[in-house]
Amino acid sequence: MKKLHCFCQSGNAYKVALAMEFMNVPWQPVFVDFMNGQTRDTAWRDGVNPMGEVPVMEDNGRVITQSTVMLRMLARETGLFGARDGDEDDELLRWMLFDNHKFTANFATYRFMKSFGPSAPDPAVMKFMRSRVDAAYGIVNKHLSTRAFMVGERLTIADLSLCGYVFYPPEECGFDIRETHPNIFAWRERIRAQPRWQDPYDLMPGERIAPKW
Ligand SMILES: N[C@@H](CCC(=O)N[C@@H](CS)C(=O)NCC(=O)O)C(=O)O
Repeated sequence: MKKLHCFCQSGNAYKVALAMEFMNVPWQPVFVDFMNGQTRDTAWRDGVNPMGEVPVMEDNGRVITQSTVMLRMLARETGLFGARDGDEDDELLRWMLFDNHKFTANFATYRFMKSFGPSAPDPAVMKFMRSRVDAAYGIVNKHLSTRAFMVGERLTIADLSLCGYVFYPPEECGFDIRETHPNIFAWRERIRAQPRWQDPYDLMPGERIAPKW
């Protein structure tokens, strides 16, 4: 059975956990104590992921990192939520790259600094990060103004990648997308309506932590 190294605050792990639920792929969580520094430990990096990141998947003796690689692999294995041809494959990858370097990356950093960082965040840094989130979210919000899902009018791994952080509560994220990005909010509700949807805090292990700042 596939194992996913994860923790409940990790939207990057949630992308893969949710995909496995939607695809009906059996999996087991392996809790990573990220909030207490486990991924910065040399032993963890040497033994699990030299990139120092969660999620990590173990599958038949293989160790796979990067949620995009896992999502593409799962789509290939199950024949679900993946590309129907080469052009669509390029289109899915294009949005997943945008997700990884802008949409998720800036939002996740903003949320971490706002709610879970070791000290109160610097307002100037937060202002800059907020402008980066707004820019990336604005692009996706506009894209979703004329379609129900990111690519090809059906749920795909591009949606599963981009949705990693949008289900976390506004008080934790510092953004209320219902107010600020209504098309993203409506898309999120379409994903939430899928039969096997689960909240990240129910799907993955770990303690819920109240926002610190
Ligand atoms: N592109 C990676 C991003 C993974 C990532 O940034 N994970 C966070 C936890 S949610 C992490 O491990 N961060 C550690 C760090 O940035 O050093 C993926 O999609 O798997």
